[in-house]
Amino acid sequence: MGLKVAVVGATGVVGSKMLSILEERSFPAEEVKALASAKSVGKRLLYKGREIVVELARPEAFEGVNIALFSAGGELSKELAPEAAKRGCVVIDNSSAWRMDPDVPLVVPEVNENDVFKNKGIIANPNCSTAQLVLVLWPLHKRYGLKRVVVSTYQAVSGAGKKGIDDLNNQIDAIVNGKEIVCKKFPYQIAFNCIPHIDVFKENGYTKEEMKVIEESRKIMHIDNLAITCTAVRVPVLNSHSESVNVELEKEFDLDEVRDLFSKSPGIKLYDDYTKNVYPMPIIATNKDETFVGRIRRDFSVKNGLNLWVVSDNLRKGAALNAVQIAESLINKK
Ligand code: 2RA
Repeated sequence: MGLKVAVVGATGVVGSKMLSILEERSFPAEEVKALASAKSVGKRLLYKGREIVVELARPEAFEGVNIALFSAGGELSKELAPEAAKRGCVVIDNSSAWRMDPDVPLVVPEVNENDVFKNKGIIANPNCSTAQLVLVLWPLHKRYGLKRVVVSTYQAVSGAGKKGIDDLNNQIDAIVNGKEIVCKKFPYQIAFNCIPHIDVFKENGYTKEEMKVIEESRKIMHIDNLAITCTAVRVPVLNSHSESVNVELEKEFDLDEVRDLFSKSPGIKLYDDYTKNVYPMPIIATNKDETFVGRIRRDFSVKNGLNLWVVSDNLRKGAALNAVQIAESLINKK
């Protein structure tokens, strides 16, 4: 019998990307169902040229479903992922609800694909800013050992979903046309501004987004004591997150060897030639599967210090693509 796949939150920014990536990669599903909350039920979506009608995401909808890709927020995931798993379905969840659960593998296939097979019915997809980071940290760790990592993120508004995209577009329109600026998603105006605040603040003064980068990176790479810190900033970019990554390595390195390592590492596109103004930018990475790395240079202020600039499409590798890759890992080993 063929594979039955469900996409939960199929009408959202990431959910619709999941559908299009399943189609683009010719995922071998015999049937694809679109599920969502009550307000989207009955909407029609296109998959492989055919219309699929959005059904209600409820426990019974997972009967006979083999794999479900969830991108419908933490609350719905907490409620429905165990129901789906109970019915024999493997859930790949894009929310933060399960990521740090010790019984739930958190996977970036290029880094820890084997963790997929330890699942008990739920596999977590990492936060977008974590996925692109561990892709470049992992080959460095294997070759030289990571001693300390300092990350500063420059995150696009699409990471905040449709409301984030609407805020930026509407505010630019308001400023250009002398209208009132309305902030619906972000705490402040995002147009022509930067906001060092993504998700809620924790008691330690970090935001939840920053703690996700720290804790998820440790879990995915299985380096529990990794010295890593993060500042996460929302910038007025529509799509693709950028990261300034400063790394101290245990062993000495050669810059050309590092470039060669990245050029041979899966999921990474080396994009680095300052003599020709070649460096990654959001407009280069958008709609691409690879995570782009450039501005590779020595940090002369510390021993074995390395600076990188890493840019990736947050809706693809940071969300939908990584989820589909996990599904591919699952079925390829079956
Ligand atoms: C953001 N990291 O960019 C979030 C989305 N997962 O807001």
